[in-house]
Amino acid sequence: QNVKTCVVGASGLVGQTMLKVLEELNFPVGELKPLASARSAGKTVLFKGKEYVIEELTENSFDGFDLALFSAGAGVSKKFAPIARDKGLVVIDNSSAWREDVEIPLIVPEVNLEDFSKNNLIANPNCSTIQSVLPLKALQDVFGLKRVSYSTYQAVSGSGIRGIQDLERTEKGEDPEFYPYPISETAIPEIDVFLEDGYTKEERKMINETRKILHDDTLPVTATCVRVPVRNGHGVSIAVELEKEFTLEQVRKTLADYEGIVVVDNGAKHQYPTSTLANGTNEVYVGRLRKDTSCENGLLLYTVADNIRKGAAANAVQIAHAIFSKK
Ligand code: 11C
Repeated sequence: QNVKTCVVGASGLVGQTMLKVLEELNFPVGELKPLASARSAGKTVLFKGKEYVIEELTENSFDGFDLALFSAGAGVSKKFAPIARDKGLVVIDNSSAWREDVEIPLIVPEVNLEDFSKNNLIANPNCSTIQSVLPLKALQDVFGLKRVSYSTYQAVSGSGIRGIQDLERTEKGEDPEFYPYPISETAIPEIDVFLEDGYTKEERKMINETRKILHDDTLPVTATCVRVPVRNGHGVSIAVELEKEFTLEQVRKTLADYEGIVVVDNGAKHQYPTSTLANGTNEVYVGRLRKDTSCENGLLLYTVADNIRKGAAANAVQIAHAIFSKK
């Protein structure tokens, strides 16, 4: 099977990683068309050792293609994703444009691939959500979920190239140009814009997306999202209350048996999830497992994943892989 594939936003951090993962997972790309705004058109990208010139995205870009992977921001996706879908392409969109739309499935392949049947336009969740819902779904299936509380430790690459540049700039002692404070010197509890209720949009995304992916609209979920001076690889601390009683042995086995999860949990040997362990891989690392003795059936865990890979590019390509291998 040859899948004619467009990558929209091919010059960005996620777009470039999509190309890398398409290659690594041996996705059957029949023809490749890298697309971007007029500003990036004319630049080149590498795919399987060959150079491709990025074309400017227009309404006609999709004609004759089968798949479009979008990572060019919500504005571009709002306008162009439905155009591509209506031309018969499967569209996987990495932006936040469609995630809350009830008609649009929000998919993590290991968790809710079955939701694909709803629509040929699919939303890829926020990076911090993706790495959290794998262990949560594993636990939900066996023990049931009662409440979830997230605290995140998010790397600067989540802000794209501007975040990485601000880390490097402030490491040299220069003033920040992107974050409100020098990110090399401090954690910043502000990711995306503040909403009226005091939450940030990133926190709200984690809450809403978790409920949608786990098919539980009333699940109590809360979050505090923090940017930390790490180049790549998000951490999420999860405090979860389960419906049923559990032993740590049962939890460890449940998580270790779940596709896409690697349990790393031996404190005595300093073995737990770290960004350095996760970066460059497509897995979600889970550790620091222990009972939360402050509540009934409480469990604490810590997850790390490469936010540009499993949190964005790899998850999108894995969705495409799963869909086209069934066609
Ligand atoms: C961050 N999670 O780390 C964000 C980046 O909704 O896709 C991804 C934003 C999104 O800043």
